[in-house]
Amino acid sequence: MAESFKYKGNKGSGGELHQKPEAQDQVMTTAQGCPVSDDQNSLKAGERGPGLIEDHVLREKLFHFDHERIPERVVHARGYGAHGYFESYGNVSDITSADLFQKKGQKTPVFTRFSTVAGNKGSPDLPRDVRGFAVKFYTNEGNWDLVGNNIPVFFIQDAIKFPDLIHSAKQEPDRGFPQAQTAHDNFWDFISLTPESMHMVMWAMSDRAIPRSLRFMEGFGVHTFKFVNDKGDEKFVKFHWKPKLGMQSVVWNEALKINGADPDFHRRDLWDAIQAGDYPEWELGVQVFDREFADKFEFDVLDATKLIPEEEVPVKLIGKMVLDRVVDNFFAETEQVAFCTQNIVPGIDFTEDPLLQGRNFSYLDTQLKRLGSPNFTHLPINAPKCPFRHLQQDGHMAMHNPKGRVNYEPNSWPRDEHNPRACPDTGFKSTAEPVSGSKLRYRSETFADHYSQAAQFYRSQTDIEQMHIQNALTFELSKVETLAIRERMVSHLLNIDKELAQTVADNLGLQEMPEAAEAAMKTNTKLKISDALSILKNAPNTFKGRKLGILATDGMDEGILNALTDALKNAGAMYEVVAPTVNGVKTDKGTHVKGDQLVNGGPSVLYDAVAIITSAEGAKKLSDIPEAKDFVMDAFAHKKYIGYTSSAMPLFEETNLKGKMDKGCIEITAANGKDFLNEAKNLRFWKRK
Ligand code: HDD
Repeated sequence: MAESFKYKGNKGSGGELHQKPEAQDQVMTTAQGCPVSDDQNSLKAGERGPGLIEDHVLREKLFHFDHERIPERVVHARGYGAHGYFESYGNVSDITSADLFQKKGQKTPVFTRFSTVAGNKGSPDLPRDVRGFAVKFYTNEGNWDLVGNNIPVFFIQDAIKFPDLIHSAKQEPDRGFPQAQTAHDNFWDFISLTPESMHMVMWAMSDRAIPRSLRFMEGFGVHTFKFVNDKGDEKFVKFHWKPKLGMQSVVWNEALKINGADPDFHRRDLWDAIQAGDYPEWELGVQVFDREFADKFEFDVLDATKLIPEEEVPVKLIGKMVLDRVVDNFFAETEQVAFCTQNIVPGIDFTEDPLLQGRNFSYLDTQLKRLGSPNFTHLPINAPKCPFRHLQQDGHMAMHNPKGRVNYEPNSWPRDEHNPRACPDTGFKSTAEPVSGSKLRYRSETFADHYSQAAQFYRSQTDIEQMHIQNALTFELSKVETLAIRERMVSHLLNIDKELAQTVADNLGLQEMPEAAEAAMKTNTKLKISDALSILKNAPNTFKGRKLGILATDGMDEGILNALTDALKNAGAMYEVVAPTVNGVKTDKGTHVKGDQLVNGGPSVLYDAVAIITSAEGAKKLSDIPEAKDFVMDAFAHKKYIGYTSSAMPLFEETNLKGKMDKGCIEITAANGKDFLNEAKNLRFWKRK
């Protein structure tokens, strides 16, 4: 134990581990700045007597603690953020005047928050759910918030349905569960009565909804926005984030186990990667198109349940985002960051997408509730980094208080930074979209096709991915207690893909196939397959940024370990040593190797591939540890690449895997550490039965 924390046990001190500050600037004070002599014992009348109301140290400490929590976000409560920058490629300055895109190499600071949607703040990181992907760009002309998801479409077409969608997805109101899960009656009841959600449901049931890492996800602005150049010319634009490390997901059984083994799996991964200097990067891409394309495209570009296949309008890469700094304080930054879709800058504009129009109202409103004051823009994480001047004043916790007597406009006082004036030349101008029509509550006929793109998405997946969608639907609907809801969902699946519907119906044991759901428009099954929609067709083919779990015992072959760890380093990958004691192991040459995880604290679900490097005796000992057997059996079941030394065979015998070992199980020698990684960069051995 360090000297400074020696147990003192002073009389009357309660025996805390007490250490005196060494310098004046280490002296604790109250929030009012009064130095504190003892913050571990309240003020009492007599040694065992009642507390005294004059104890300002106790009262202030408890008062502040009692008010520490703010309302969590009504959706996207669980999230994790990091700082970084956006670097422009400078190749769209002809179509947008947005400051951040003007010059090649120009850097704009960003803060990015990833999130799950349905779960509460304390829920695990890996439920089956959409992931939020919200980026705040602190540009020279104000903050631009691109508040997107990792899925390019949405459940509903009109913002007025959002409270219903979210109510149905979150815990049911009478029982208060299930947490962070859509596998329950209310969600599927709503969905099965909302045909417009079918395209999004295909995505949510796909592997996109269980990403391996936040670093391995795509992001999308979802809506169609506008780019506007200096001359006022407009183009439509859809935003995409492409992860440099490629896309990758877990399998469902892995997700269930990761949530138990490490509920913070995604946030820890992001934190660890950034702290290790392995900064995640995404390229920002745009699909740019004009009104002529929009008019002839099969679907309405204002409908957020539709996408434009990348094969039809290619994604042009216009810059990259690098996340290179973790937060100093989770609450101040990740929790208090306030994204608003209405935060926009000159050069970018909204479209009439009815979902986006509603969002523009909702986000500002929710920040007032959550952060408690219209002055939430004064918080450092939300404040622009460019100069800002306005005549707004006062309110709770006002921290930027303008000087001088001017707080109205027009005024005749001298113009200076405290007396700003709107500028028609350089200020933000909404595009002059012609608008006409009767006031009505109506859904445009152009939004009526709910199945064609759902079918296109399903058909664009590989067989494995299709199977995962079938299994996910089966799992979710198996948790639905009401038979009529299950049947109604299958009736929608019939409009998407008959085989999919049949498989799910069979898996659920439905006695009779229901009729296909009534549809306003017949499914267009002729839409071209879009390879860009599949994860596996775009496999990254790299182990960079991935993590190997090395199950090790005393007597492990040091030469093999070194060959493997060298290869990992060269590949830009990480590893952890999982050992029978957390202190680590001794190699055959007597070198001590530090352990990162205990066998029962580091299951193989936490790793992208595993290597089992043991002595023969060590392997025998591991055979008696149930968690060591799970380590190997899970890695095998989850189709991971498994490297092993010949001495580790007793563990494979004990787990009955010996006879089943396939080309995804690779013997490692001191000479072939690199070869193993070369195979492991395929990330999973999908051929395994
Ligand atoms: Fe939303 C948060 C993304 C539709 C209302 N939304 C929120 C966050 C993300 C999204 C990433 C978390 C931001 C953060 O990290 O703080 N939301 C989307 C996307 C949508 C979408 C991609 C569809 C394209 N949202 C949507 C609608 C409404 C809202 C239609 C309401 C009409 N969303 C909210 C909200 C939240 C929010 C209630 C909760 C917390 C917050 O805003 O700051 O206002």
